[in-house]
Amino acid sequence: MSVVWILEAAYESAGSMKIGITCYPTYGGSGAVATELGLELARNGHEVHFISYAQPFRLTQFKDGVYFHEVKPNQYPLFEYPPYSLALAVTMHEVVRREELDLLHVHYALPHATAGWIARDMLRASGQDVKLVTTLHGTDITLVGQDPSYWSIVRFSIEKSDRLTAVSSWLCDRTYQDFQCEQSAIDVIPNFVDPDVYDRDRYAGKHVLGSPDERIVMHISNFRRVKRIPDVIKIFHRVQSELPARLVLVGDGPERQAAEDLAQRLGISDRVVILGKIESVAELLASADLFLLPSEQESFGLVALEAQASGVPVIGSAHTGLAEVIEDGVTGSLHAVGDVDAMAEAGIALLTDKDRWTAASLASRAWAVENFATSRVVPKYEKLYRDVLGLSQPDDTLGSDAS
Ligand code: GMT
Repeated sequence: MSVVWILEAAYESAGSMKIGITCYPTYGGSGAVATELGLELARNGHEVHFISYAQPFRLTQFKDGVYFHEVKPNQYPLFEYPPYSLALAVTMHEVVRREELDLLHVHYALPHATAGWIARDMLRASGQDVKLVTTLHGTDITLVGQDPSYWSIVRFSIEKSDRLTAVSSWLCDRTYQDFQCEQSAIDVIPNFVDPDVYDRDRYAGKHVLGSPDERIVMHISNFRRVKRIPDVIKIFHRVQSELPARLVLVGDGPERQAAEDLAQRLGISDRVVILGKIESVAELLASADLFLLPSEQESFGLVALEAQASGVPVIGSAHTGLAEVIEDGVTGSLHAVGDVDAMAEAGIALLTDKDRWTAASLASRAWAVENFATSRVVPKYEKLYRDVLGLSQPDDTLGSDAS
């Protein structure tokens, strides 16, 4: 019996699953991860139903086996705040019943895990079961989740999930520390990247963001305070005083104006390009020479992974989840939060030494592909789903057949 045949038979016996995915549809890492996960699950033969208030930003075209269900909270004059969480729970409940979903996988605890818990209890009351998997992404635990107005409901909801995952060990530790959770099993499943999409060679020469002698320094985010955008500008200010360089900022958010003002005050506005929200950043990353992510905290830093897969070394903050994503001193470097001098020096050292930069660029790509390729990480979610549903794992069958 051939190994391929055994593998196929094993996969079939394990069966495909019907999975509901809820995430924020807006520009940001958790929505990107949830969408890429759903698309890959569909490629692997599962049926995937996205449930959110808008089409996720990376879900732009028809894909076989992928469906989108819009949550529409009704407005009523009595409501100053329409209760989105309840409307979400109702839509989850409806979709699970109608489409006979096996499980709901929610991304970002607040309020998605709470809505999932309500939907699951409503279903159980009518004799139908669905499993609830919650993935913790970052500020749902470390910032917003800490606010006294949400803390107890976040704790309750994550404890009620059938399974919990966190995108880094750093976030897993923070969850135990900040919520003193009773549930001892948080699986760490890192974020992932498609090496075929994030590939410098694929887009070589496609975008020319500066003149040929300029080095391109890039930052991509949703420009929230936690990203420390002023540090990005200050680091670049020092870098461009040592070599010809241009700063390309991608994204938008509350800190954008402050970034523009600071660049103006430092007299470098003509060296800074702000592109706004661009959905597909792989082509842009392929033309970058250095990526900056000096965040106050970062549970993972998906964009740092996408940059490295594109052969772009990353300078980031130490003592955050970035330490699991950047190989310090090899694929970039990590520095104390706010140490813009050290970050600038590290950037200048890389950009002024061609051999050093080439070694870091190649190492970045290799590190990202070896550790975080989609094909390596998504099976971990599939395994967890089968586990929580009590289904056999493809490996189980392979193990018994092969022995
Ligand atoms: O937690 C957030 O701030 C939002 C979230 C998002 O939607 O962008 O970002 C978090 O999740 C990403 C995907 O897992 C991680 O790559 C980011 O590091 C994380 N952001 C923070 O921890 C600040």
